[in-house]
Amino acid sequence: MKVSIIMGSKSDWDVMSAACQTLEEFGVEYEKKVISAHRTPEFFCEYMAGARDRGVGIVIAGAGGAAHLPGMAAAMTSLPVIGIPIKSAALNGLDSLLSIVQMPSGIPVATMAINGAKNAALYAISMLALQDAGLASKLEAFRKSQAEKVLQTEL
Ligand code: RP5
Repeated sequence: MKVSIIMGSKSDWDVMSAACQTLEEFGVEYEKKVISAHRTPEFFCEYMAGARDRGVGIVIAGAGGAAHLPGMAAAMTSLPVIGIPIKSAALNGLDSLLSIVQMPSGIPVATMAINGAKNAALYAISMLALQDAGLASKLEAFRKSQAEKVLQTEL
């Protein structure tokens, strides 16, 4: 099972690359694509409709502004969708956050913090780890190492 990482624009890549990096660190297979629900609507529909057949298990979708990409992705597939609100120039990402988090009942999107790409990947990993003992061990080791760093911090 792989993760599909989509984003509305190349301008989202600086944030979204952290999700790819985290998946790579855990050895999780992924695909990545710039795809827009409003600029490339037909291709978007095809891409999302084919996700499950491509072996995708979880979708991570980042978008800024009106940020309808994660919600539309969730509308097009019953795979779980994790949304990342991208910090926007005009409203600092509050627009993106509210757009993604306020999905109407029936089509959920698990919404991360503004620019929360690393956590999106970790959340996807925790879902994949439900069925993968090796991945669960890696996640436990990551948590342990993170805790040790905090405990060793001296001021
Ligand atoms: C959204 O509009 C993208 O997700 C991006 O965050 C925002 C701005 O896109 P660009 O104008 O930089 O391409 O679709």
